Amino acid sequence: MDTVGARGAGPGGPSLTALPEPLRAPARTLVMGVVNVTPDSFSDGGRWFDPAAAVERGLGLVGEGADLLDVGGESTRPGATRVGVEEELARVLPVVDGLVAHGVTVSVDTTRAAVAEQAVDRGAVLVNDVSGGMADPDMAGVVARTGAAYVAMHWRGHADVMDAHDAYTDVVADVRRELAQRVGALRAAGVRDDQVVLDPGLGFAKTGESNWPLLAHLPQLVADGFPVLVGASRKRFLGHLLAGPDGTPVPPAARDDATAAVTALAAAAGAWAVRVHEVAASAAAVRVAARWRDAQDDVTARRATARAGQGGAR
Ligand code: PMM
Repeated sequence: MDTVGARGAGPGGPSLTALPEPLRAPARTLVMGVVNVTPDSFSDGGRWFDPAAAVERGLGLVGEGADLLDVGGESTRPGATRVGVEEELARVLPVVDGLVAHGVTVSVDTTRAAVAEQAVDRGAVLVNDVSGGMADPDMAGVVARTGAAYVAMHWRGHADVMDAHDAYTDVVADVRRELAQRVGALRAAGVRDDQVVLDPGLGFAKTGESNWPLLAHLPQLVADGFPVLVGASRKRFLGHLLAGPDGTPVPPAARDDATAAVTALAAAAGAWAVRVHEVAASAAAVRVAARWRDAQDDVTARRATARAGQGGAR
């Protein structure tokens, strides 16, 4: 692990004591690799649907520099319909087992308390809930009881309806306020603050322009004091950004360079982690951002020392 910090995620930043040691207060932004065990995710649906292929894919991402892996069995692609809980369990648990057996740090991407509970029982250390506890009233209780780390993402409704909820007065203020409400609900259920990560939920009830202010004002969310996860990888707003002259968005697989650019900027802004499909470029980007910040801190410290020396000589 590098020895330099990202604002908000580094030394003195929030510490997720629910996580294993290297991930608690990391010295740089972490890279969470995505393992979608789904036939229909928008960016990589069907490619790792077989459990053995999913585990192999996950190990490949760790080899490229992923610090942890996010295993999901339900697509949150805009318009997607839900799968049943038994199907979700059947997709996710063998992959969690396989990755945990290889010593990988595993997060489970689910909105269901039952799936979260069983995945944590089998060794997952983080529950990544895109609904921030809104989809399942039992989720907060499971998180409190298991003591797992928990990502509460900004969310306004399931994938089949979420685009209709893209209405904000001030998207940054609205998302921060709604996330604070989620934190209140988690606390009321007995979840400790040092279990919680917040996520602005890029692309969820945010069809296009709403995503950019959230990225541009990431330092405000970081300053709210919780570790922040950013999931921009391959999302529609990047496809639109890179569209050709006829306005057709570039396909998901052509959005990885833009994803790495967001990673660098998010890391410089102090994100705790980024969630990405292709790990190598983001693993490089978080290291660049950390080194950049380290050099900034060095210069600032040297100038302060020099100023103090001049003051003493007077
Ligand atoms: N995005 C997706 C799925 N899970 N979890 C968090 N915390 N944040 C996100 O932005 C997020 C997520 C959708 O992407 P995928 O279907 O390609 O996994």
